[in-house]
Amino acid sequence: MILYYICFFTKRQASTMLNLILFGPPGSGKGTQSEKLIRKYGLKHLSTGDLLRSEIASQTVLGLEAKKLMDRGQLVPDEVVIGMISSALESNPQAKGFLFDGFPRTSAQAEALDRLLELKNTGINKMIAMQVSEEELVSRLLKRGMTSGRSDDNNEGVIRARIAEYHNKTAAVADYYQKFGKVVSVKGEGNVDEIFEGLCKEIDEVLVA
Ligand code: B4P
Repeated sequence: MILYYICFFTKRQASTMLNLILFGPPGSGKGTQSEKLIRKYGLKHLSTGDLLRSEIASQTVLGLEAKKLMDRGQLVPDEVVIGMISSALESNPQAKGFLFDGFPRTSAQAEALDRLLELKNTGINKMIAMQVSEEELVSRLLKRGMTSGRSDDNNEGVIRARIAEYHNKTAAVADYYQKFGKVVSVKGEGNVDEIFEGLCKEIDEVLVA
């Protein structure tokens, strides 16, 4: 009987989690908006880009291998990023929800994420796709490259390769979630605070549903 109540309570707690994917091409403002969203909604921010850059900074074997691909504008292998997300989910059992930023970036990653969340009796509530034109993306990333020290931001050829990877491998991830009616689009150009308001409107709809 006690076990029944523990299972029931854990399941109920998990089903009240808020799990969101902030989606969009490189430079669409995912990192920028994530900082504001996690403060407002108290979510745990999981950015695979940040996790990979932290591995690079620590000069781990994983980081050194990932850097070679990132410097060419290519995606890191699925098993590497899925492993990182799996550990991050395990390390945050008390989180009231997760904001996934830059993940999933392939259909295989999306399927793996669904399986990992199912193990926690939860799932993705919504994917919010940020819409930004290609020329605006290139201009933002080149501008960031002047100060960020990120080697994938200071070369237009690499930036365009990242955008091509997005079209070839990542855009299809939206189709995956579209099948479940979970995708909404938000304008990602203009003032940061106005874009934030558009995102909050979509998230608040999940909370009242
Ligand atoms: P990420 O770290 O995810 O980097 P990103 O796509 O460039 O987006 P980011 O979030 O940093 O930029 P933002 O749009 O906020 O990935 C880097 C690399 O890691 C990938 O290329 C890949 O190699 C690897 N990787 C990561 N995840 C992976 C995965 N799941 N699978 C495989 N490989 C993976 O902002 C960009 C700039 O725009 C900023 O300077 C910002 O100030 C500016 N900006 C934001 N909003 C603006 C606005 N409204 N107006 C004007 N400028 C704005």
